[in-house]
Amino acid sequence: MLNIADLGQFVIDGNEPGIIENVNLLVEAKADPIAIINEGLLSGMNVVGEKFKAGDMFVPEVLMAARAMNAGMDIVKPLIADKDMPSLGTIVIGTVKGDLHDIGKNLVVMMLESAGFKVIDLGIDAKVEQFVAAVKEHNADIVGMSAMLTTTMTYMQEVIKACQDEGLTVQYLVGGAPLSPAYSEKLGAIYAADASGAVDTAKALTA
Ligand code: B1M
Repeated sequence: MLNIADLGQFVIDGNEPGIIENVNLLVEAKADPIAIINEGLLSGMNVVGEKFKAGDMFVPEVLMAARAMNAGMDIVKPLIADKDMPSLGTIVIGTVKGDLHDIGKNLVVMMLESAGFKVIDLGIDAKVEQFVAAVKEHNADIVGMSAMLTTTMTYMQEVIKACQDEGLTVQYLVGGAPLSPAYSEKLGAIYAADASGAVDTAKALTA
């Protein structure tokens, strides 16, 4: 029988069948589901985040790791009451209106979820009304916006203005290839260059 801590390596290796088999064995052996998440799945994903940041892992490997981790999560999540799920905060995220690029945003979502955030993913082509409604419904701490086109990144300003007009007290996290720290600062948002940076920034914003 595998130790919970050994699950991390299966995540790092992106070994989805290995995760499914061993998480099921641990569950049958009555291991604590929260420990499976924190000490097994998430600790493996934390290593992935560090390796990605250091350039020792690349996007396809990170996606495989995240898929393996999610397969484990799918097994243990139903065993845990919502209130017991660790959560660092709630983030409403989307690729903004007019923009259909979602590979990078999905990576950011997976890394945020792996880190322990509750993420409400609005998908692509996300409009002001969707952001505002989701922030209200989920009492979000952060609005995350992704844009890959110079023509769509300007829409972020409209989302921020609408949230401010509604009196919503949220922080803004933005990213995507055409953005820069300077542009993001002008928006009143914090810029993250990649998925690991998004996690670090989100943690700092909710600390
Ligand atoms: Co398009 N595309 N594309 N495209 N596409 C780019 C972005 C482009 C730079 C290509 C080029 O011309 N060299 C260019 C934009 C030019 C510009 O505006 N400056 C472009 C264009 C022009 C277009 C179309 C207009 C092409 C056309 O139809 N004439 C069209 C637009 C469609 C639309 O959105 N309305 C279009 C369409 C597409 C596809 C549908 C074919 C496909 C998208 C598929 C999909 O996403 N499901 C596509 C792709 C794949 C690309 C490139 C090749 C790759 C983007 C990508 O996925 N990168 C891209 C060129 C390039 O970037 N090399 C290009 C990998 C991904 C992991 O990185 O998305 O940067 P990235 O995400 C990173 C960071 O940016 C950051 O973290 C991520 C992970 O590390 N990040 C965040 C992202 N969001 C974040 C949010 C955060 C924090 C960090 O906080 C919330």
